[in-house]
Amino acid sequence: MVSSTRERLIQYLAESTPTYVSGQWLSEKLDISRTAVWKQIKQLEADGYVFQAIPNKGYRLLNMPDKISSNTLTWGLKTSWLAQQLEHFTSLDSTQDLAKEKARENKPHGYTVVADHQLKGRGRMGRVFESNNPNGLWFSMVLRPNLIPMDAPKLTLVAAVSLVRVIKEMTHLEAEIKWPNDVFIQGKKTAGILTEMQGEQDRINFVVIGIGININQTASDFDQALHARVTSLRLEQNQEIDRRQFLQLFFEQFERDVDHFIQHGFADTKKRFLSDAYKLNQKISLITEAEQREVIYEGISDHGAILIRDGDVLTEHFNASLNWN
Ligand code: BT5
Repeated sequence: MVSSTRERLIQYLAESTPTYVSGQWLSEKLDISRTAVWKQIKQLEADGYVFQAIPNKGYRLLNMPDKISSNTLTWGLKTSWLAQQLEHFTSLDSTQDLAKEKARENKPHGYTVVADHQLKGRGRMGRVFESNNPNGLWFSMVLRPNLIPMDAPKLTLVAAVSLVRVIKEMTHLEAEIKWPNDVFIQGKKTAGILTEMQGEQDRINFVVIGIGININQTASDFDQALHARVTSLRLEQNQEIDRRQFLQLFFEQFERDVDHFIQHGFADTKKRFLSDAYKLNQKISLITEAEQREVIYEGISDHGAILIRDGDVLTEHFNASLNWN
């Protein structure tokens, strides 16, 4: 992707922090006059960037605006592999589709796509995921983990426990995980996770994990048909959230949790999952085409499958598309 002069200017300044960069150096690098550099800096200040300018030393970036861009998201991001390569788009059909395409073109472990608007955001089994709204966060991450394909679905649970931890860190809300891929607050869906894998029988080529989180939407932002079943962090806590900060914290948390899972196995993820599981040990309805059955949700197995008790019979269900409520 060809970056604009403005994007390159931000990038040079961001990479140099905390050192000053001279106007002369920037003008040579960007091939524009020093006055043009100064004008660009003034424009960036008007957009919320904060600089310190010292005569004979140059400029130093002190802060970036809340606004999301590839520069603002990678600046100050404390990860070693996740989202260090990141592309941001104002509008896309689906971050998931682009990330998969890029994964096939060999983008590395951790490569991430973020969009403000998705025109064809999707959930599992071709369901529509409402995400044509810049108040949420919509992104997909390419992972190339050293795992066997059978373990890939556990990454959905890892993402869910990371997400819940960040929500609890940034708000006072009681977020819960509805097995396997939803985050609920007060019984309403706030986020969804979509994990897709490409691999062979004994080897993962790549996994793409797509996440949609309702952050700052108000009630009128949601389609009428969803109103009763969905919510946003802002609706629940009556306060806006800094999307950039949320996403950076999530990247840092998820990187730690993925590395821990790969190195030490599933036990800690399972423990965290169970302490935040929606409707654990309660009666739930299993919905199949043929019937609706009342069963007890007893937990998850070491394989990440849901454990369901029907009378005396305890069964382990692996199918993530199991429909229940
Ligand atoms: C999911 O599917 O919840 C996975 C959603 C993954 C979305 C991300 S956004 C970035 C990346 N790019 C994509 O194109 N997708 C991923 P599922 O469990 O099948 O749930 C879908 C159901 O959630 C729908 O049928 C609606 O009932 C509900 N839903 C739709 N939009 C929603 C929203 N914004 N918030 C909460 N629930 C929603």
